[in-house]
Amino acid sequence: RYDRPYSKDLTLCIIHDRENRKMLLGMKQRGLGQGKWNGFGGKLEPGETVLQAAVREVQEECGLTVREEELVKVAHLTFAFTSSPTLLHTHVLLLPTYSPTLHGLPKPSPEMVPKWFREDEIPYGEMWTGDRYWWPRVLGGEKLRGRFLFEDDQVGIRESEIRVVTE
Ligand code: 6OG
Repeated sequence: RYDRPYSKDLTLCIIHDRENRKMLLGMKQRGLGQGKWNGFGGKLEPGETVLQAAVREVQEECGLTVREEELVKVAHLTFAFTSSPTLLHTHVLLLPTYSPTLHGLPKPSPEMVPKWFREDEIPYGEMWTGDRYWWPRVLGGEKLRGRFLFEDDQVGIRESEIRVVTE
């Protein structure tokens, strides 16, 4: 059910201000996930590593400057849609300790309008349907491998599977 002729590698970066118990989300302005809150990321460019792409996308989408060494790989999530030929391999990275002096202040871009949310007020109702299953676990420090089969309406989930990994 997850065999597809094409696949794409994507990044998704979670900016966490652990000390103040806040997370930065962006309201997607266009493309896949438009109208939803999400972390920051996008497709890898040719020749780029996951970490290079993550650093670039965070800068482009919300203006923060993060370093590769600060990012923690926390999940590898595979997203499929019932009748799409493309699997989305999404590499989820966490910046655990945001600081305005180190990383700068978030600013809106054509892709994303950023906003801080308290950890206990994550807007799951306005995010991808799968997020409520893995986001809290990633914030709780677990490393995950998961896959999700979405209906073509991008809301319903036909099946999902999440497991904890050590690497
Ligand atoms: P661009 O097409 O803008 O990259 N993405 C998803 N994020 C979540 N939380 N759930 C999903 O379930 C997702 N599918 C894709 C990966 C798309 C961005 O959206 C993320 C990228 O950061 C299906 O280049």
